[in-house]
Amino acid sequence: MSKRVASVLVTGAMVAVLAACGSGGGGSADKGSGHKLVVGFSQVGAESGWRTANTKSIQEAAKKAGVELKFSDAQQKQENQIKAIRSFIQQKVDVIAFSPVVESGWDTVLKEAKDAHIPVILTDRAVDSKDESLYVSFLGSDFVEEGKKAGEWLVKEYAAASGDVNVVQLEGTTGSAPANDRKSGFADAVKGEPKFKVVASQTGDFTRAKGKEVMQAFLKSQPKIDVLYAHNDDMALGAIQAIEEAGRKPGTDIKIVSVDGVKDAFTAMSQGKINFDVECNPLLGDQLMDLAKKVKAGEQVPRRIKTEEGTFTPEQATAALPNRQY
Ligand code: GYE
Repeated sequence: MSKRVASVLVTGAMVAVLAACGSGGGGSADKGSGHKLVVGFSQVGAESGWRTANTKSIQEAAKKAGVELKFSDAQQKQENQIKAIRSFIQQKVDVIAFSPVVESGWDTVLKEAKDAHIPVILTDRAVDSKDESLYVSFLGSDFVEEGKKAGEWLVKEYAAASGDVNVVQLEGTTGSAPANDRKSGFADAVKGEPKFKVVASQTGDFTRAKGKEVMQAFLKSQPKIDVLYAHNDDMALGAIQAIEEAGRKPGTDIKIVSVDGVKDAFTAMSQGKINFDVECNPLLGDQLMDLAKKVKAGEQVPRRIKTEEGTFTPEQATAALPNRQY
């Protein structure tokens, strides 16, 4: 080998070593992946259209940002999420992000992440931990506000009504932040008006199948239902099937107010089957990757980042439908 060739090879090797050390930040150990930022993400499951859009957004954003994403689907079970987080800790990922299926019971595993010096970002749903040092940031919607918007619509819609307005409620996953908060926000908005009676309220676990099943039971047990308030669109869509199968007209015989704003719900709105939809934006991927990079670089990030979202009447949903992304 000539001296020149040898020197080029040595220089090339040095450049490679320098390049490898320059990225990744924080002097972290070699992950064997060219020092890409490694994010472990524990997703709730695949229970709804919202969730599918959220997963897609996170996976696409990771690719775009050059982040190595370790993705784990918990199938709506907290124990699976705890397992996934422990495995991320073992793998020494740079950042852990997760959407907690329920609010309580996270302190132990989050303490383990903290002890391993792995920062945690909450996305979409919150935890009820008193110890705020267990996570660096929470990115997601204000669910209380969403529930309020649904309730405020109802108050306006029935402003002229004098008799009782019987409401049935399909709740989200028991113990989850969106179920707790959408319920309390709604209750708050209607509490000044005794004519609104929540005559039945039960979980439909945020799925179409459960939404349908529980609505069937409501239709059997409740002699008079004026309004359905569903904590998400998938349960509303399931309930629509139950209402139609019972020979009644969703959107007319029973008014429906729901949350999420997914395409299928907009289609149902354009057919007059849902009367009002409160938007909840699932497209959190880009913001999450940005946050993860900043956290890893040691930058200060906001403790709370709220998602901006609106509401939709059937007219607005019909107009938005052709360009709706999810
Ligand atoms: O509304 C529902 C999903 O946590 C905001 O979870 C999310 C909720 C969303 O299953 O469709």
